[in-house]
Amino acid sequence: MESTRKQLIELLNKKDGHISGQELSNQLNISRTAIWKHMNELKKDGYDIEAVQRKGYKILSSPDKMSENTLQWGLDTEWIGHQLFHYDQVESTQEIVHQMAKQGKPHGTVVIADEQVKGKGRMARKWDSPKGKGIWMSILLRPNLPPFKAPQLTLLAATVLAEMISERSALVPQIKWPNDLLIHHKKVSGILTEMQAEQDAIQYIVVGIGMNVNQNGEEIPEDIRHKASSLKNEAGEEWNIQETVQHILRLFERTYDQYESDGFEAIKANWEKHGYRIGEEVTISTMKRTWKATLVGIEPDGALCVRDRDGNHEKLYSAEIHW
Ligand code: BT5
Repeated sequence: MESTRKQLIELLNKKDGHISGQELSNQLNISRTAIWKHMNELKKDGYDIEAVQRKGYKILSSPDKMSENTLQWGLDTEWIGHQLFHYDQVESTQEIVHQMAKQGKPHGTVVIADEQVKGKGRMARKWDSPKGKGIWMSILLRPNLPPFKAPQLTLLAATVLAEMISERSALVPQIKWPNDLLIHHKKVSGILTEMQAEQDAIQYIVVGIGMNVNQNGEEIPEDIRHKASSLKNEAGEEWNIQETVQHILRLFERTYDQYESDGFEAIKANWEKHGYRIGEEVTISTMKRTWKATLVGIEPDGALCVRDRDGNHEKLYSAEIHW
């Protein structure tokens, strides 16, 4: 967000009563006309601002609608979301971040949209992203990691989403390997990690997060209703999308910083704490075969560890699991 506007909101929020145009102009070192222009921009963003003669300005209410300003205000992160772009409608936030990555945008850049008309899942599957009902967001990362560790970032993102839900509600989120977040056995969120890499170095990674927040049951497409849900649907009440986004970004930054300094161990433990059907037997298919095995947990490198009926352990990097 433009820093003057951010400071302006901070000043307005600091004061219980009204704050005069003169005082704002002194503090921000800009003209009163400039203050007035900024106020109009804030109103366009949905801030309800009262202007009283001889007293000054006061924020009556902050907007529900997402915008770059409202998302960045109060975010207080070190590196995530300092460059944040909000759109009303896009094809897919992933594609925008790929373009931005190529233009040199920094680690931590975030793109978020109210609606995606070509939201995508893995392997060219579709991701339903209805207007104003969820979080459709992509984060640009420039990690200093060898490419084989990239899947760890999907698992990291999943633990962040699970933690966020646990901290904000009484819901019990579970993580279905590798990238689904379930509540009461239904998918409320999916993660799509895409990487641009050379042989031994990652150029950048785009972590796409799709989270169903405020859809009612009948707003979930009919063909996936049996297996998909939203936070509202499961918790029984509306969620504030902006606050939820900010919560995710803060937790993401904290978890990522910890991962950079201490490695994958804590993420692995946290993932397993939330892991769906860990310790249970499932049917697994790869290109070569189909067999029954017990889900043991996550390997130190992020692979899924399974044990067949003869007690043999195996590491899986990709497989289809018949839940
Ligand atoms: C995923 O794929 O779960 C990854 C989804 C990532 C979406 C985000 S939104 C922001 C960013 N921009 C994008 O364009 N994408 C990312 P996958 O595991 O392949 O799951 C896709 C399958 O989930 C579909 O085939 C449907 O069965 C189901 N599905 C589609 N939309 C859904 C929704 N909104 N909620 C739950 N399930 C859905």
